[in-house]
Amino acid sequence: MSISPLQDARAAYQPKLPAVFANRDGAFSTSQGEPTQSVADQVKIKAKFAHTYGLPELTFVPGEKGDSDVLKAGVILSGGQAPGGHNVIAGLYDGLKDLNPVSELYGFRGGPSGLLDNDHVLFTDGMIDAYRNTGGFDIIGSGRTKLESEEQFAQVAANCGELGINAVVVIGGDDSNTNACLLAEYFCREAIDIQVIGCPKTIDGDLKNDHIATSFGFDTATKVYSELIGNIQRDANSAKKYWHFVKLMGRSASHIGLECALKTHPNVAIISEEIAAKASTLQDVVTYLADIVCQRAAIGKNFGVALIPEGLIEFIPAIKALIAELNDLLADNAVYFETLDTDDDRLQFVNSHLSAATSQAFSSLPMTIQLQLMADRDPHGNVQVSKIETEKLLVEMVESRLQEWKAKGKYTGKFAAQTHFFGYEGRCAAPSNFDADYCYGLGYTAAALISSGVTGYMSCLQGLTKPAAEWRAGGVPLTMMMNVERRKGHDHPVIKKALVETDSPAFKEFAANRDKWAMDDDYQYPGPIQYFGPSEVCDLTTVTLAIEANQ
Ligand code: FBP
Repeated sequence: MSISPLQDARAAYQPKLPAVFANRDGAFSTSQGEPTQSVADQVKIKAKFAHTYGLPELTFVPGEKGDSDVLKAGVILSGGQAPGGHNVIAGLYDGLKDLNPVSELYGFRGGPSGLLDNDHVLFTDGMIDAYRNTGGFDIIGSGRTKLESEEQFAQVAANCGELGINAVVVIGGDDSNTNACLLAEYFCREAIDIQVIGCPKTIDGDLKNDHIATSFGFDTATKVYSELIGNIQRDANSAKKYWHFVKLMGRSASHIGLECALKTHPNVAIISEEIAAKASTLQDVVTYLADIVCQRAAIGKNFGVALIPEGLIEFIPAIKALIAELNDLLADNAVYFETLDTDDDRLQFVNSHLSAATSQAFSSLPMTIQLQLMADRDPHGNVQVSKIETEKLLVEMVESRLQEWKAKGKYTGKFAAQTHFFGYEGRCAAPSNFDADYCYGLGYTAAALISSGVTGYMSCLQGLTKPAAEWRAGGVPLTMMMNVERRKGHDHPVIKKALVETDSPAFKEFAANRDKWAMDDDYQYPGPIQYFGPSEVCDLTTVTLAIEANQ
């Protein structure tokens, strides 16, 4: 592997730990809170998780240094890449070794499937050192295999048993941590002595709640996207001839779009959750965009930048209903659907099975989008929204709206558009100082949870806008974050996805400024992530976290 000069210098960065772990001497104990409840659907969730429901929250506090047993843990990276995953593993490894130098950490390759296939590697100092403070998940790879059946759990138990592993750490998003909880529950029920600990990962920022302030990777990814958006804004403002429609990753929630808007002040940023709250139609969204294009043209500005969240179309009520019906239809007829050879056959099958209302929404979409909506689901049964070209759909629709207005004399400008999709550009970036520290701390805390003997918890750090030394480390019961949602046509207990709330302080800040940003070119150019230099530049958290901390 060749090493860039930055990577070489960055390898020496020592992530900061919360004070309770700073001496690395195992001198801590846990303080227990009250028994907890799930965020909703308590009866159903308690029934499903009889052994792991209601556990107390845990906080690490200074304590007596004790002799730790030899700990043997396994770790997987699950789902989409997010900056900082390697530091979670490094923090976990260091934490286990600090507690007992003979402890061992196994990495299972390729995500959850590695646990099933027993495809593992025993980490050494050299391997971990080579990946400290780097982006990506390539140390062991990731995958989206769903770990959910009893047969799979039994296989995991057998494989861990063979290696003598007594704890599994799942680094993943809401779905992967839901499955981590199912695994923890299974081990408890079957009296299998293996703990399960989760770590909150996803660039989407939608694994957050009253206890988990943010998922790791969100900070770095939004910094990368905001750098690119800032550069595009500067180009738009220099050439003054293009409208740039930028789709931003984030499967469902618009946290990434909101954070990037707060960092860069674009002319337009659509927030899916607001579209849903207002029950807007696709035509409403097009009118809103075309209106701003038209108003700017009237003052001689035939250029601008619009941010479009990846999940937008799922939040437009008519299309949401369509997708829900399509999900059920495709899940119920998966085998037959597989046998259909041509796009025409698939379209005909779908058209003949949709209800009248959803069929109308389906046929109002261009055929390219119809085909993208029918494409393979991910293993969790979700539409793969990153494959739907919403930015192109909107450009096409805005253009034809402007032509109508031109014919009526309402619009006299020129509309030339460029489209972009920023997603993969940010998922494997070298973690910012924040993510480097946060991830290392999450891993270290996971090791502390293992040594405390608990299971069914998510590693948690709080007080994140303060210096890392002041962060509080602890564990949040996974069942506490659950509610019941519909997946693949059935109700399932899952960790609740956090969407942007339109009464949140971050959204209100955006809403208070967006009209000004639409017309004035108040662009902000954040520039690239800085790893070396003044703390006020290098140690910035997200704007969202900063606003939430001040509320
Ligand atoms: P996770 O939820 O697994 O963290 O993945 C997030 C994400 O980056 C989404 O923003 C995006 O929709 C999706 O992964 C794309 O995944 P893939 O590259 O596997 O299609």
